[in-house]
Amino acid sequence: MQDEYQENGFVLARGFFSEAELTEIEPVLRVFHENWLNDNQAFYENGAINSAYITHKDALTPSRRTALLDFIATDKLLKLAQMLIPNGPAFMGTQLFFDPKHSDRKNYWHRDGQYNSDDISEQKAMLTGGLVLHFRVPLVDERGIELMPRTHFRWDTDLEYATRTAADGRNVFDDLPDSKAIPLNRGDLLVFNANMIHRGLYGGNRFALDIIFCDTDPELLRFVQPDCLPDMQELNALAHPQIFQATLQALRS
Ligand SMILES: O=C(O)CCC(=O)C(=O)O
Repeated sequence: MQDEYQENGFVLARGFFSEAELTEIEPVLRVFHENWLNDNQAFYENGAINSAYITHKDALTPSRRTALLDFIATDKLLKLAQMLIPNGPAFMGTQLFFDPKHSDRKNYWHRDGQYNSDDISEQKAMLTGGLVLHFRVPLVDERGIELMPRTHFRWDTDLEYATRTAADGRNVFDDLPDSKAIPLNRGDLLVFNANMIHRGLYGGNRFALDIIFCDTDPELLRFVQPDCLPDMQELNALAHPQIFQATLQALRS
């Protein structure tokens, strides 16, 4: 798995989660999403395809929050994260991905890091900087995500750069050669580097939880919302609290 990740920038584990594990968290995510839709109608109308801060203490009842924290802090996720993130892993956050309200809404190629800086030299530096990985947990069978393999360590071709920046007559949603579309099924886990070039594939009423883990690097973790982390009591109740402890320690440093 480690070699596969190093080579391509992503790794797919089919059937990683049991039905019992998913049954614990799906109702939690559905309730969160209903509330989010009520509170963000204009944003949803205008094309939103994701929400965030699912573990925020004001977003869930204590028992629902515990169910989600337990899911994140399982032994098997921790072991995989430890294998793939040697300088971590620390918990960075959560997101939920769903379809846009209007089905004609186009997707967009991007590297997550491009939203932190427009500067090309800074974007290039991110290829060798702190590691951030999405752990995608689809709750329904869906079209998945399309990735440009190996772009976690190589810079864009001219065509890729023009596409993700909508330059030279290209649109952000135009197809790119040599991409890899990865349809996902309930139970699968897809891990991919946040900084590789990727786009979501909408449709099928997708509903996927992304858990984001990263290097234990205070620079990467400075935007973590403390209210999204477990408090002492919640931390002590977790079977494997390390991933949250790493974040808390980095925030204190
Ligand atoms: O699934 C999507 O819509 C895109 C995913 C994405 O952009 C991300 O996880 O950073």
